[in-house]
Amino acid sequence: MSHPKKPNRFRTLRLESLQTRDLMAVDFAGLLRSGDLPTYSIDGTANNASNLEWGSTNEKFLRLARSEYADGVQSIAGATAPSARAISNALADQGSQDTVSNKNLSAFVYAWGQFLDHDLTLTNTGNEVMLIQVPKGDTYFDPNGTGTVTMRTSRSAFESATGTSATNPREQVNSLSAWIDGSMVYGSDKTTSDALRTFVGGKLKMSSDGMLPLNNAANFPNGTVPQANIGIVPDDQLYAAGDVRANENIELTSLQTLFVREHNRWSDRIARENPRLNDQEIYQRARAMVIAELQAITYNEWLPAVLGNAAPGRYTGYNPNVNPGLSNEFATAAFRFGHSLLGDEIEFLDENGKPIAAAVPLSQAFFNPKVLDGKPIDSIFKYLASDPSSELDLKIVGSVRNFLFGAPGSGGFDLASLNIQRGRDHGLADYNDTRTSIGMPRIRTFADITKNRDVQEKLRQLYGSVDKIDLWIGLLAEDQLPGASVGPTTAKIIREQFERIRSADQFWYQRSFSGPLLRELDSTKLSDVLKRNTSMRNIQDNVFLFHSGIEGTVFADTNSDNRRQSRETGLGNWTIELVDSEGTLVSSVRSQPNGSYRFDVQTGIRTDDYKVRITKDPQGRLLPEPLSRNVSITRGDQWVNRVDFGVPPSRPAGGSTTSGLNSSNSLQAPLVDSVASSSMDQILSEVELRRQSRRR
Ligand code: HEM
Ligand SMILES: [Ca+2]
Ligand SMILES: [Ca+2]
Ligand SMILES: [Ca+2]
Repeated sequence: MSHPKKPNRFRTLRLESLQTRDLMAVDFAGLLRSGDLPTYSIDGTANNASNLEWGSTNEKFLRLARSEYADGVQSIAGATAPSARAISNALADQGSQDTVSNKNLSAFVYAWGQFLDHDLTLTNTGNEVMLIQVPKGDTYFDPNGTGTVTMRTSRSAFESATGTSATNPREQVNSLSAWIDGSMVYGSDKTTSDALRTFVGGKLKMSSDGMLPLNNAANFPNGTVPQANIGIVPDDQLYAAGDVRANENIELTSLQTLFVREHNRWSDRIARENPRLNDQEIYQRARAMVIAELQAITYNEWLPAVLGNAAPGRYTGYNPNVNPGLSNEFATAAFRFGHSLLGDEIEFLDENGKPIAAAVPLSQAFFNPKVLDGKPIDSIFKYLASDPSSELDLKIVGSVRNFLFGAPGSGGFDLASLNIQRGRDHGLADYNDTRTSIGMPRIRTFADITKNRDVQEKLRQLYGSVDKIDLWIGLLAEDQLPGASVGPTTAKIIREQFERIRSADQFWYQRSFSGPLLRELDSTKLSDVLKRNTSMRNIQDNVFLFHSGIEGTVFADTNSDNRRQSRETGLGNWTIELVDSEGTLVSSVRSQPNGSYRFDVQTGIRTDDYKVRITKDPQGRLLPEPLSRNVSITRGDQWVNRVDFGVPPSRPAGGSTTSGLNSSNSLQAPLVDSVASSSMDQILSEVELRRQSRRR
C-alpha cells in the first residue's frame, strides 16, 4: 500500500505553540505560570516556522546516498546477490557462544536503544509480497532439505508520488516525528494521544497497580489504541502505549511503563506547585519535562556509551536551516545495530542482583506481557543494569535469528535476514557507495573493513566485491573505533542523525529551559528516573555500563600477620578461582608475576555472592582445602579490590606454631572465611603424600 500524503491544510490548524517560539527559555517559575507552554505538537509539525512539515509524521526518509534499486526506480536491489538468509547463516549465526561487550555495556543499552528508536522511526509495510529464499537444508527453516522454503514478508509502504522514474525513485515514509519528543509515550496522532490521557490533573492513564493501562474497552471507551500483536495473547491483554510496538518485548514494555509513571509524577509535582493550572497546562508541562529527560539521557549517557568519542559534542544552538528528517540509512541499517546487542534470555533480579524467578527465553517474551506475571518491572530493570550486553558485532542471538515471533514454520523469522532484505527493499546504496556519500574514503579490500580474517573471507565468498556489500552487514562487520562499540561508518551515520535532530529542534531542552530547572533536567540520569518511580535503590549511577570486578594480590606474608606490608613481595602463578553462589566454577586465573589477579565482566563477573579461592601453587599442586573469601557483587559499579591472599613463610616440619595460607582483611572486602589452620608446608606435603600413595 502506498502512503497517501496527509493534506497540509489539516496541519496549520493545530499549532499549539508557534506563536510562542520567541519566548525566553523557561525557568521553574516560568514553568509554573499559567498559559501556553511552547512545546512540541503531537505530530511533530510546526517546530520549524518556515517548514512546518519538517520532522513531522509521515515525511519521506531522507537519503544520505542515492538509492540503488535494481531498475534504478523501485524494484528490490540485490537480485544477483546471495539470499539474505544465506548471508545471515554465514555471518550472523552465533550458535551457543555469546561474546559480551568489550566496553562494559549493559543490557540497558539495547533496551534504551529500542525504546529510543520507537521515538524516531517506524516504517509501515504495504501489501507487495516480498520473499526471502531459504537456502536448501537450512537447519531451522528447511530441515527436510526441500529447497523450496521462503520467508514471506511485505515491502515497505512508500510515498505514492514516488517510484515513477529514475529521477523520482521510490521513497519510504517515516510514520513518527523525527524529534525526540516522546512519540512512543504520547503517541503520534491526536486520537491516540487523547486516548492515553485521563484529562484530569494532566495525567496519563495507568492501571491501579502502576502498570500501563490494558488496551481494553473499559480503559478506552472511545476505542482502543493501535497495538501490534502476534496472537499469543488476545488484543485486550496487551498494554496500551503511544507506539504500536510497545508490547514487542517485556523490557521495552517496562521502559514504556517507567516513563508514564514519570509523566504522572511530574504532573503531581506541577499541580502541587501551582494548583491553578488546568489539565492541559499540566499535561504539556509534564510532557515537556519527560521529553527533556529523554533527550538528556540519550545525549549525556546513552550516546557516549555507544559511540565513545564519536558521540555528538556539546549543544551549539538552534539552526533553523537544518532538516531533522530521519535518513533511510539510519533507520534501515545503522540504527539496527541494536539487534546485535540482544541477549537470549531475560532475567528477573532483586535489589541485590539475585534471581527472583526463572529466566525467560527472549523468544517467549515477544508480544507476551503475561511473561511478567506479577513480577515487578523493577526486577527487569535490575537485570538490564546487571547483565552485560552482547558484543556489537555481526553475531545475533538465536531468539531473533531463528525464532522471531514464533518457531520456524510457525511465524519464526530471522531478524538479520529481514534487516538485509529491508535494505534491498528500500534500495539502500551498498556499503562502499554509502561511505563515499558521507565523505569517507572507499574501501579497496575486505581487510579495510575488519581485521577479522574469518569475516573477510566470508564477505569475499558471499559478495565477491567490496562494492556490493549490504549496508547493514558492512556496518556491523567494521572493526570498532577505539573507545566505541561501533565502527567508523556506523558512528558517522548515527552521529550525523543525532546532530541534526538536535540542532533543528527549536524546542530542544537546552534551549527551552533555563536556570535551576535546566540544571535539574540536564543532570537527570536514567538511574534517577528508576529510583523515583520504582523501589530500586541499589543501582549504579550510569545504568548503561556494568563495570564490576574483584581483584587482589597473592603475597608472601613473611611476618604472618595476615596483611601486606610494603616489603612483602607478590607471588606469581598461583591459581585463583571464582565460584558463584551455586558452587559453579565461573573462571580461574593465575596471579601475575607481581602477585595481582583480577576477575571482571570478561571473566564472568555478574551480580552474585561469590567465593574467591586460591587453589593451586605455582607448581600446580592442589591445596586440599582451598582458602576462600566471600565477595558479593550487587550492582554494576562495584570494584572490590584488595581481596588479598597472604602466603606465610615455610616453617620447619613439625614446627610448633601453626599458621596458614591467610586471606587478609580489607575495608573494601570485609567478608572473610575462616583461615585454615594447617601450615602451608603441611598442606603441600600432604598433597605430595597423597599423590605418591596414589602412584603406588
Ligand atoms: C527484542 C528486541 C528487538 C526485536 C524483537 C526487534 C525486532 C524488530 C523488527 C521485527 C523490526 C522490523 C524489521 C523489518 O521488517 O524490516 C525491527 C526494526 C527496527 N529495529 Fe528492532 N528489534 C529489537 C530491538 C532493537 C534495538 C535494541 C534497536 C536499536 C538499538 C532496534 C532498532 C530497530 C530499528 C531502527 C528498526 C527500523 C524501524 C523502522 O523504521 O520501522 N531494534 N526490529
Ligand atoms: Ca519523535
Ligand atoms: Ca552480537
Ligand atoms: Ca604481612
